[in-house]
Amino acid sequence: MATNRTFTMLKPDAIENGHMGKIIDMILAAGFSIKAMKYTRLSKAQAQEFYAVHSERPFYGELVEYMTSGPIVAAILEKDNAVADFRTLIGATDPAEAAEGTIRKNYAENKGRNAVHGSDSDENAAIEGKFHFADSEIF
Ligand code: IDP
Ligand code: MG
Repeated sequence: MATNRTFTMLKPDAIENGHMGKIIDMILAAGFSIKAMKYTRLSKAQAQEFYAVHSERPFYGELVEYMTSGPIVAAILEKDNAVADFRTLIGATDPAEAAEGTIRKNYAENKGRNAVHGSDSDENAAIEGKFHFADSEIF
């Protein structure tokens, strides 16, 4: 059954480049509401666990280093069809291939430093949300 929540992170490049406010504006303007949000920094162990599915990929080490290089904003978002609609809003993994008007087209540096994370399934959205937030932090 499709749920109406997804999980996102504004990645270190987005924060470093001063895009936090503009990206949150785009998310709200697209009709998502914020159920949980925190400004934090991933430890190496957290980044390794979060991206464990990519542990065999050649870019895994680089990805973990990048995701721990500075603070992020983690959030749980709500909207009808949240997972799919948020993937549409963020655009393709590589900003060079992302559609006009998407967050990654506007703000990502490249395929690795691509500004924002979006869950790829309802199941992963639930897992990723729980990874970052206690029940008492979700409103
Ligand atoms: P997604 O974030 O669009 O779902 P995934 O394939 O799940 O993309 O990859 C997770 C993250 O790993 C990407 O968002 C990006 O930061 C990084 N990544 C993916 N492919 C590459 C690559 O070819 N080189 C460097 N980093 C990559
Ligand atoms: Mg993914």
